[in-house]
Amino acid sequence: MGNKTTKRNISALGPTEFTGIQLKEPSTYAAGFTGIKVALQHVFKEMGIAKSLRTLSQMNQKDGFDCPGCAWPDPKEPSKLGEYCENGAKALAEEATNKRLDAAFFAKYSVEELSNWSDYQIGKGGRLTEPMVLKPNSVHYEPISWENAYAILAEELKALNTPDEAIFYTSGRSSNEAAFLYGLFIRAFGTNNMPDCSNMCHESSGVALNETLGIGKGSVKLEDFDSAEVVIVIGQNPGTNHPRMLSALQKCKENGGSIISINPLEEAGLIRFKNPQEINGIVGVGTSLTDIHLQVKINQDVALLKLILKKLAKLDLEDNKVFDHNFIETYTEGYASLLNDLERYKESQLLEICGVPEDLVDKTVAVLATKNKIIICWAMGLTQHKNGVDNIKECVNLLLLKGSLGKAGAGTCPVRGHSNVQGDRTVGIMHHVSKELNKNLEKVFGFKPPEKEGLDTVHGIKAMHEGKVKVFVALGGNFLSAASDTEYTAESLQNCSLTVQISTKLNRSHLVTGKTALILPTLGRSEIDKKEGAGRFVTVENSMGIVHRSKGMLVPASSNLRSEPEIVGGIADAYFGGSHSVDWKNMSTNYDLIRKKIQMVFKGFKNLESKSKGSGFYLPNNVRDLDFSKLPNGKAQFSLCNLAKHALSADEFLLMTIRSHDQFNTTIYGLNDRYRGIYNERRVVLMNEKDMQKYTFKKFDVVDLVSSYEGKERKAEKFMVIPYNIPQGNLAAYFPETNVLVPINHYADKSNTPISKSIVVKLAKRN
Ligand SMILES: Nc1nc2c(c(=O)[nH]1)N[C@H]1C(S)=C(S)[C@@H](COP(=O)(O)OP(=O)(O)OC[C@H]3O[C@@H](n4cnc5c(=O)[nH]c(N)nc54)[C@H](O)[C@@H]3O)O[C@H]1N2
Ligand SMILES: Nc1nc2c(c(=O)[nH]1)N[C@H]1C(S)=C(S)[C@@H](COP(=O)(O)OP(=O)(O)OC[C@H]3O[C@@H](n4cnc5c(=O)[nH]c(N)nc54)[C@H](O)[C@@H]3O)O[C@H]1N2
Ligand SMILES: [Mo]
Repeated sequence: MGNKTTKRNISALGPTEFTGIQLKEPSTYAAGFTGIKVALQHVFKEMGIAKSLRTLSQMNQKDGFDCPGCAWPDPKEPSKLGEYCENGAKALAEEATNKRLDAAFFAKYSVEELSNWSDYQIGKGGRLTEPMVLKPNSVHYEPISWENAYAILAEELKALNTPDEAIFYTSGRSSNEAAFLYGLFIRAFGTNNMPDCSNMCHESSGVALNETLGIGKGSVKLEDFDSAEVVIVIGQNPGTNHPRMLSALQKCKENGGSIISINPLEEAGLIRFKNPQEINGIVGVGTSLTDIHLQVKINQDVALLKLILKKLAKLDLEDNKVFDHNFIETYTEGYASLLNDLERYKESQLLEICGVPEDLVDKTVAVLATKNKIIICWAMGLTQHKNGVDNIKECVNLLLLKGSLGKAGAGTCPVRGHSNVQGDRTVGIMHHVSKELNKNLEKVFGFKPPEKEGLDTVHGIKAMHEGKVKVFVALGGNFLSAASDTEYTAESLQNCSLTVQISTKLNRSHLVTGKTALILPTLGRSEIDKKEGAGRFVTVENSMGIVHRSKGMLVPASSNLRSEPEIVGGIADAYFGGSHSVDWKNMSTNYDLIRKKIQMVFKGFKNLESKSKGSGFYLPNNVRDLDFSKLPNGKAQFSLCNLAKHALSADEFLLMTIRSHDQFNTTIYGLNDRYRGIYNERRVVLMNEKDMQKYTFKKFDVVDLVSSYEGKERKAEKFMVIPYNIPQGNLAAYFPETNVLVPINHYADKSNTPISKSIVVKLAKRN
């Protein structure tokens, strides 16, 4: 069993038993017929056949609902066959399951018992159906009315010494309407303590892009993939995490483009794609995707990129045609110092650090030298390192040198995680203070928002640990398991007097709680949200800045669920008791009114009402317009980035914590990682065969992973060693099981994102 951490005898980590591993060769393609088969198995099992087929046909369609999975955009004309992927289907199955967790379930199982279930078991229980309360000293949740639940929260909030003793977390599935209202209430209440899942995700991208290009979002549109000459996919595994992106990569290839992947692993989804929408994808060989795979060592992307930049600069000296000098002169600042800085590094040194064979680097340089429509896509492989911000700035350097911004077929593409994580930020979920936003809110709503910077995820956890925060509220997500340093975070949550989860499904954050805990069950994306007989819709923003509608179609999991805006409004109304300049009750039921206010507060949302129909509308994006007026001297900025430093001793490895093919973050859909050939087991650690020989490990040897920072040892127990094609000195294992190893005090410079992809560990063999 995992460690016990509390007064209630709760396990923050869950069981460590093995589930029966089977290994096969890693797959050399993604999707295809097996993808369809597995998708349907998942949905049929959870939802039954008729409901599954009816629902899947509405997913990502113009009048339908937005997939609750990732944030990849829909094509202009969604396929009539169904616009969804294997993992979108799994996300739907998880939400629209026919199984239910009712009061009888909670009467039968105590939180102590449930905490010894695996995340997989907990998630498979079914949907939450009614508000529940866990009273002080009790180990069973019991039913409570909505009004009494709101009253408990309102009382606790009123009892605080200052509003900064409360924290309000947001995960990225909430609609724009819910997130806007939530942010409004939090500010009206008086704090900016708004950590969100972005803090653990693309925060490094936001910081890097804001500083270099003046907007924290990507610049490409979906159609840019049709005309891109080169797409670089770096630190991202689209086959599993953004499967619909593979169709965009396929188009790029069909139109003559090249794909370069930079990843310590050779991910199946980047090798070959068998498009399930095409005959060739079902019975044929599909489309080969990656032209060059650069198997970089973990966290040595800056070294590799610098090497590429140096080699390109050398070629440019010969004919002045490799870089876009006109672009550099017109739009950028810092070119000369970038070139000077590159002089500091030796090619041989960079080559050795990044671990990539020189012939492949040269091949890459040859491709890039002659092309100027380049897209760079990235995700967590770049952001979750100490130098996450610099990783991304080095990518921006390359795009600036090549003039690959603000034109068709070129640009930045941070591939977002949750389906509306970008929208939540856009409408105000942010722990930083924006003077402009505060001014607009004051004008529209007649109250003065707080001006003190709020806490992000890492600092929120620390504040709870230090007893400076007493109330924790989460709009979605699974804070305990998603955040770093699981046992420390567990202590933090248990330090609170009240923890509140607004959720669709049970997870470990409902079990590791404050003295009192509330579960407020909410509608999912796929469900009908009705008011006085009429169905309501919400809006979301995808990874490319398009805002569009989403309208559920399924009968809700229980008649006692409330929509997220209604819950937020209910809390606000209970807290203010009618004495506030905002009409919370009316706002929370009338989404048109919320949208009207969003339009008044934020630029770019004009006509949100009419235009969010159909395929939606683009929000403004200064990079697309090559407008850098907000940046120093009105120019896009080159950056000088440092190499990552890891001084490892002989028996230390660098561990990246990644997703299997059968999970959505902390939600475990199943126990297989099909593309990597690992079946029925999650407690595995992937290791290079040469390292196995060197350290005398055999396949299936059982080890503990141990990290040690500032003298404190953290241990993830019982993992099986698996030989895998991964650079020497590097390891990979799945999160959330390995989050216990990530030290709370180690996070990216500037963005504070935990270092989930470069944890220094040792392996201790178990007998
Ligand atoms: N099905 C499914 N879809 C999802 C999710 C999910 O869990 N399941 N999660 C969603 C969310 S919130 C997010 S943020 C995204 C995450 O999407 P990804 O970022 O693709 O997810 P990870 O599994 O964290 O994979 C990171 C990839 O980066 C590589 N990598 C790790 N370290 C390095 C490095 O130092 N350098 C380089 N070049 N590569 C590295 C890994 O080998 C892996 O291929 O997906 C979203 N979509
Ligand atoms: N070690 C390590 N840690 C990581 C990462 C990593 O790569 N490595 N990745 C990080 C990343 S990128 C992210 S984004 C975070 C994710 O962190 P979170 O967003 O906090 O976690 P999720 O697992 O996505 O949250 C799942 C829960 O959300 C609830 N939920 C689902 N749909 C809805 C809905 O529509 N409304 C509401 N109210 N609730 C809903 C369900 O109860 C479900 O159990 O984890 C981070 N943690
Ligand atoms: Mo994420």
